[in-house]
Amino acid sequence: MKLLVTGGAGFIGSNFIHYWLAKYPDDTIVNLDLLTYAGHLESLSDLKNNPHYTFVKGNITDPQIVDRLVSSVDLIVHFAAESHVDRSILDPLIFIKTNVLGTQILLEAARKHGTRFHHIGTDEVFGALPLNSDLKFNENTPYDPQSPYSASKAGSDHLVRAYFHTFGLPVTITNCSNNFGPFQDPEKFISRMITNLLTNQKVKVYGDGLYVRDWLFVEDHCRAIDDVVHRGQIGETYLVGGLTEDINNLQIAQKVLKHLGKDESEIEYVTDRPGHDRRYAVDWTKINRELGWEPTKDFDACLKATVDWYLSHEDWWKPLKSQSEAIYK
Ligand code: NAD
Ligand code: TDX
Repeated sequence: MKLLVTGGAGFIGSNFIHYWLAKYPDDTIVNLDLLTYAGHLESLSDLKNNPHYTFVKGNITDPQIVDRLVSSVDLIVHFAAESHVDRSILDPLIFIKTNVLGTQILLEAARKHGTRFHHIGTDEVFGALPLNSDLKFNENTPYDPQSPYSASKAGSDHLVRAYFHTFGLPVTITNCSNNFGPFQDPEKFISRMITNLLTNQKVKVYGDGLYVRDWLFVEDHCRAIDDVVHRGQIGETYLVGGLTEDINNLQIAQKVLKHLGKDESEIEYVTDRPGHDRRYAVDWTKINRELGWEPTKDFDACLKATVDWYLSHEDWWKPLKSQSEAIYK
């Protein structure tokens, strides 16, 4: 199979390319990525001489380049996006251009060439859940995005479904919860926290720290995409989540501090994010029932593996650190 992966130099995309080529070494991957601040070719340096992997620098909003690449592949796995909620509060427009318009341009090329399309969505499109409840998002939860980021991702999901219903394009969608793991840009909560602690800065906890995310190890996410691409029902959406019971940001910080032998005096409470979603929780029964997928059982082991990865990959994240902290100045 020949795949076009968009956004493959980003966090999840680069993990996905590693995962896929290890599992399906005879497949071929073309990685289309603009190399924005979030794209890092160093994450894929081990594949430089792999004849099954090609990198193309380009914008998913460029119809010519997209059409040319789509014309030669069997499957598109679409990760490319502006992905950071805090940046979408500072500058929403680029989120609409990349996430909404870029997805439409890819869909149009897929329609022209009849190409199978898998779209990477987020659980943030469903809005926020209350604390201390058993409520979870599922495939029937109404959309209720709260940030410019999640609104733009909601727009892209709607377009993907519209291309299925209107044009019969063979699509699938996964909406997943917060990923963590190797190669995550130091701008996100867990990666920022670890790299702050490794550079003698405090952990920045927004607001009261009692916000809950449904943490998903990135390898588990890659496995879910693999399952849906190969065995998912065309036109369907699958929600993908983690295995932790509700765990809040402060509790995550305590675990990371413990792994690094530090104490809670390293925590600094900072101004809250405007419109901050209180809690996300994902019901992944459908993908489990239909495809047998489930997340890794040991969250603490995955978190420790992530801390260890950052400890041994300073050369990867250190050059990115000042740029990612600059948006908070
Ligand atoms: P990321 O920000 O780490 O990477 C995004 C990649 O897309 C970068 O390599 C960037 O250079 C590239 N890109 C951005 N604009 C582009 C454009 N116009 N043309 C081509 N390439 C462009 O993101 P991520 O965390 O790896 O997320 C990947 C996907 O998964 C996104 O669609 C995101 O919405 C979704 N998602 C992420 C999470 C998470 O926890 N990180 C959770 C749910 C869903
Ligand atoms: O320094 C921080 N301190 C802090 O308390 C940062 C960066 C975040 N936070 C909080 C905000 C959230 O409650 O931690 C939680 C996680 O924040 P982010 O890592 O920014 O993730 P989130 O906003 O939940 O969105 C992420 O998951 C869903 C990804 O960035 C999205 O791309 C994905 O769709």
